[in-house]
Amino acid sequence: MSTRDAGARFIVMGCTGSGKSQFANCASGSSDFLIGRTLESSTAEVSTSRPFLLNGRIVTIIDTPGFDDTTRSDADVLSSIAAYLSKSYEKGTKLTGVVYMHRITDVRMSGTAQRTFRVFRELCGGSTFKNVVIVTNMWGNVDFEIGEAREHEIATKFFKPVLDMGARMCRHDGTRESALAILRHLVDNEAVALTIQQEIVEERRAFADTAAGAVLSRALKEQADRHDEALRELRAEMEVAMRKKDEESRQELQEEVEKKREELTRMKRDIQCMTENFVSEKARLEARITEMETTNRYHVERLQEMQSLVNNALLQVMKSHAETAGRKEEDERQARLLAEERLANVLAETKHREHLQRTQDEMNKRIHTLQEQISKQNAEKTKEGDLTGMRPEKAEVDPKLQLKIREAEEEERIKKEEQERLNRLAYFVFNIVSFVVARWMKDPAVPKTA
Ligand SMILES: Nc1nc2c(ncn2[C@@H]2O[C@H](COP(=O)(O)OP(=O)(O)O)[C@@H](O)[C@H]2O)c(=O)[nH]1
Ligand SMILES: [Mg+2]
Repeated sequence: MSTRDAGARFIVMGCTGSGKSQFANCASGSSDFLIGRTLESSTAEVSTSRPFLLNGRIVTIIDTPGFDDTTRSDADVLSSIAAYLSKSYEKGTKLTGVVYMHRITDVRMSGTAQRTFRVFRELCGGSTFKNVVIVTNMWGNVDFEIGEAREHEIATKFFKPVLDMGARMCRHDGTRESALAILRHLVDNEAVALTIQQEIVEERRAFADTAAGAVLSRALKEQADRHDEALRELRAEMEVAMRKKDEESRQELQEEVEKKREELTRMKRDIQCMTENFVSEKARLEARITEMETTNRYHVERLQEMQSLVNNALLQVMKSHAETAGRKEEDERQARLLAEERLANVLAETKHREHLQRTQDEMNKRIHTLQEQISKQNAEKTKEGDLTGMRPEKAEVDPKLQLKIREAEEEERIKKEEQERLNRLAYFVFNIVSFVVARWMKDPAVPKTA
């Protein structure tokens, strides 16, 4: 792995309360992000986790404020996310993965949930969906079979278009292992620039003219129209109440009209000022994003240094292991050569001993034949003396024959001595061979050839 690897970045998006911060904490093994305890969002700004290692890569998780929040408009939330994305892309940072959180406990897809996902789709764009994962969570809070049925339904209807374009869907059980397993699916992907990053940074489009901005603005206009309609109906009801002199109802309706009017004014302002709001949001976040990026770079560099140290230490260990293995191999080669040499010697000695044995047998035969001849001659001489009536004289043995006998006896003695010496040598060699064979049997992983 290159130590110059800038790392992999994952951004987590979705509705408020869908578990984005929880997932980001789980994955990074930290408590960097505040978890919501109420219906309101606890994540006000885009922020990055401390980097950590995954599959040998340095990973940073980016947590985002959620859509459909009670304290911020979706236009505001999209502005913040777009400001961060465009700023980081200006510095050359792309995204390795995009995580979209969805609670499996949601009984149905509300209008705002559908709008949020439509904005998300446009923000990512067609060619980036292979880097997108839709994560369903909170499985522990739903009957498993109901959860499975819901999962099937959303996968075949609501999320189908993005799944068809290469996105995947995963379950998160709330553990770190599960969060990391989900990220592992994407961590080796090539990093991509999302559509909104290209639109703002490369095409220099106004925020309201980006695909995501346009979808949101259209949806907000539709919502404003519905509000307008609701407001007209409320006013009509109010007039009826006034005519009937029903002061209580009139007052209630009046309060509702005021609330709706305020919402409508805010909505219209959001739509009209989308681009201006984005520009001021970007300026407001400029210093924060720069600081965040600097801190992130610092952590990434420390991690790179650590990785480099670990890599060097591993290299040293591998090198020394290879040297030890080389020495062991040489020792074994020498031992094998010695054993081969000894075996060859034993074989040679055996052959030699056989040869000596044969020679000795032959000599014994010849001595036996000679002794028989001598006995025969002596017997004949005794017989002759008896026949001539003479006192038998001491049988005279042929001196040449006597010499031959002595020579044969001497030769036999020498052979015997040599035989004993060889027997001792063979016993010694046999012991060494037994030792070497026993060692081979103990450690059979000996290379075949030297
Ligand atoms: N049971 C369960 N609760 C979760 C899970 N993830 C988040 N929550 C809870 O959902 C609430 C909102 O979580 P949070 O991460 O703040 O959501 P965010 O607004 O999307 O960042 C908190 O009360 C969390 O404890 C999960 O996987 N399982
Ligand atoms: Mg959050």
